[in-house]
Amino acid sequence: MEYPDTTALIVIDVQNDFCPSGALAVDDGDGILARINALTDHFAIRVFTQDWHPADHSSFADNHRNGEAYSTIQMPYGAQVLWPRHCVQGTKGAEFHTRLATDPADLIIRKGFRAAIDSYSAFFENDHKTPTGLAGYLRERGVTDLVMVGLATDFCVRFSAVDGAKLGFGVTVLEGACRAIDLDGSLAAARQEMLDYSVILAA
Ligand code: VGL
Ligand code: ZN
Repeated sequence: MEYPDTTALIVIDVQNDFCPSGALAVDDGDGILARINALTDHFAIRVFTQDWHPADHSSFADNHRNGEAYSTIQMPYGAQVLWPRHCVQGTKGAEFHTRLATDPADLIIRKGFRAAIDSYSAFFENDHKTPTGLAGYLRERGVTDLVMVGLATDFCVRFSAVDGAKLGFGVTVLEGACRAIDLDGSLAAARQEMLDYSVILAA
């Protein structure tokens, strides 16, 4: 155990649909599996997240008239990118990657399960208000610091890292164990925002 007992590993959305040949494939998304599998041994507390959408989810382009994947629309809670249909509850695409060792997970937290609102962050839905319950779980277990890895650097990892920092956790993102979508400069913006909130970007 290299990391103190008060540091939790947060593994974000390492699911089939975000890996090559998935519905919302992230370049080299499966290239982080070996590193993540090796990391779990070094943490006393490990939480995995799972993007988990109903079929009628409002983030899916095909649920909107003339909805175009990768375009941005206005939702009551703010701007929302429309995505190809992905991580639909109960489908193969929503399952964790077969080579991801999930037995070490203490907690699997699902998000994005309400049709009307997306949830990139492991802590809050995209209204930045509705909690997932993760902060309470971590605090009750005495966690003060978080190490984050997974997919995608510029969406779910970014929102989770920034929210974690806002909530008072010390947050480190291991960029080498993350991969990005990089939509219109979103990776650079994500890195800058994470740095602005004192998230440590490590290799
Ligand atoms: C994600 C887009 C849509 C992610 C999830 O895990 O980064 N990105 N849903
Ligand atoms: Zn999603």
